[in-house]
Formats: sequence, C-alpha cells, structure tokens
Amino acid sequence: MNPRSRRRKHTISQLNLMVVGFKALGKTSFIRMLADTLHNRQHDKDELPPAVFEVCQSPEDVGTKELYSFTTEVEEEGEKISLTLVDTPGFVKDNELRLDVQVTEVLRYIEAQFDQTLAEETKVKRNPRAVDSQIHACVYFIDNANNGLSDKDIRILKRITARVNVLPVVAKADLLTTTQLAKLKQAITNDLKTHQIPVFAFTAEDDEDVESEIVEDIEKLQKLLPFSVIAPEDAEITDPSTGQIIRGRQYAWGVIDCLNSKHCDFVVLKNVLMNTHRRLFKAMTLEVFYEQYRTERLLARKASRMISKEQKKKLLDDLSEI
Ligand SMILES: Nc1nc2c(ncn2[C@@H]2O[C@H](COP(=O)(O)OP(=O)(O)O)[C@@H](O)[C@H]2O)c(=O)[nH]1
Ligand SMILES: [Mg+2]
Repeated sequence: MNPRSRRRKHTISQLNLMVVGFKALGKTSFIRMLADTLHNRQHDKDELPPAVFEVCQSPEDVGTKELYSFTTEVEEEGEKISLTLVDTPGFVKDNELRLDVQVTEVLRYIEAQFDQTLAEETKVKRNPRAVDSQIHACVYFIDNANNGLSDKDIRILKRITARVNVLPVVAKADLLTTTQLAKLKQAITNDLKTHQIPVFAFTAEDDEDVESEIVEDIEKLQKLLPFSVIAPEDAEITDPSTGQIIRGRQYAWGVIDCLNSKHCDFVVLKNVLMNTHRRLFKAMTLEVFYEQYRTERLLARKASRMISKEQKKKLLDDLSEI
C-alpha cells in the first residue's frame, strides 16, 4: 500500500455542497438523487430529513420551505467523505425585493460558515477536530424555459460567485430536444462571458490540485458546460432494453435513464463534485473565497475602529468649544 492510500484510508475528508436556484427546478430532487446514487440504493423516508421528500408539486406550492442540511458518510474511490448537502428554498420570480432577501439569506449562510473558521483561527488553543463547514461548491439551477440566463439569474450569479465556487446547470434537461439543449448551453456560456460572471472554470493550468490524467479530460468537460441534469420520478421505471429497474423518467415515446451520460450530465457532475475536483473546490474555498471574506472583515473592523477614534476626537473638540 502506498503512503497516499494509507493516508486516505484513515482520514475522513469533509465536503459541503449546496443547491441554489428558482423554485421547482429540481434542486431537492437532485439532492435526493445524489444521496441515493452515492449509497447505491433508494433511501426510506425515515433515513433522510423529511424535506428531501417534499418536492414542489405545483407552481403555487412553495416546495422547500427553509434552508436545511444533512450529513452523510460516503466512500468514493476508497476514501471516506463526510458529505454535507445543503438544500435551499427556491427563489421567487415575481417579487424582486423578496428575491434579494432570499439571495442575501443564502449568502449569510455561506458567510456564517466562514465566521466559524475565523472564530476558530483566532482561538489561542485551536480545536484540532474542528469541522470544516465551509461551502465548497454550489450547484446553480437554470430554468430551461429561458433562452439563456435571465436578468435575475445574472444578478443572483454576480452575488453568489463572490463567495463560493458556482457550477451552473441546466435543470430538467429531459424537457428539451438535443438541439434545444445545445443552443441553450451555448447561450448560457455566452451570457456568462458577456457579463463576466466568474463561475467555476475548468482549466488545465491548476494541475497541482487536479490529478494529471484528469487534465486530459478538462477539454471534454469544458465542451459539456453548463452540465445538464435530470432527476428521476418517484415511480419505479424499467429500462425496456435490459428489463432492469433504473432511476429515470417514463414518457410515451421512451424512457430516460438519469445515470446515462447520453441522456444528461448528472454522472459527470457527480464525478466532478465527489472525485476529480473535490480537492480543488476545497482549496479554492479556503484560499480564494475565505481569504477574501477574512480580508473584508478585518478591513471593516479596522474602519469601524478608525471611525470611532475620529468621532471621539470630534466630540472632544466640540466639548472644548463649549
Ligand atoms: N421533467 C422533470 N421534472 C423534474 C426533474 N427534477 C424534478 N422534477 C419535478 O419538478 C418538480 C419540482 O422538483 P423539486 O425537486 O421540488 O424542485 P425544487 O423546488 O427546485 O427543489 C417535482 O414535481 C419533480 O418531480 C427533471 O429533471 N425533469
Ligand atoms: Mg426544493
């Protein structure tokens, strides 16, 4: 056994993922599919938080009512991972003010995790077992009914990309034809570029944290972006060609297999999150997003101290004039 695999066996790595987007795009369904596929079985209702089973059933339905998270231990390529999945309430479309508040709530949650690291860092005696609760990646769901990013998507993405690695995905890709999906992916890519939105970029340069064989796959990944996802329906679906039960969706004209990479990019996305880019997401969260937040907080503290000094001086000056 080489030293690396020995180290891997004994350490548990923490990974925290979040889903964000407008309501009824399949975020909660995605969380459930991820948990189910990682454990290779369908979870019963008493194994996961009840909210994971409360999917949005109609446009009037609120679906996920409040942000919740749960942690589950998984093993990927011989490595134990303590995975925390964070589900968020869907954004509303028809109330700009409420939408801004909802985005702020998501950002507050992400920043609260940074605050925990900050508090731990300033302790004289640090807890060696402190859990890393920072959000390492955020999957952002894009409505496939739009012709690219909506103005609201752009506003939301500009705010959240300042705090977290964001992976935009096309939601409910089963509702598009191959041509429509390709067009939408291109339109989203163009919009991201035009509006200079710094979503997570798959580049071959940072090969320090990405294993070498993966670098070759980067181009393939780039061509797929933004990934498309399809979540299964609750009903038991049988693949007509194999007779096996699959995670899928049944249509009059055929069956979709959510784990078939010809049908959608879920398996690729899962592999990126759980394996190939996991370490890079974590490193970037700590070195880029946390560092940025920490600097802002320290500057803000300094500024408030300076203001109070100035205010104090002004008060004394005013007093001496009386
Ligand atoms: N056609 C289709 N429907 C989906 C997909 N994922 C979820 N749904 C359905 O869309 C509705 C909303 O899903 P939900 O996961 O609650 O969305 P959320 O509000 O974003 O969490 C539910 O009725 C799901 O069954 C998908 O990939 N394709
Ligand atoms: Mg939901």
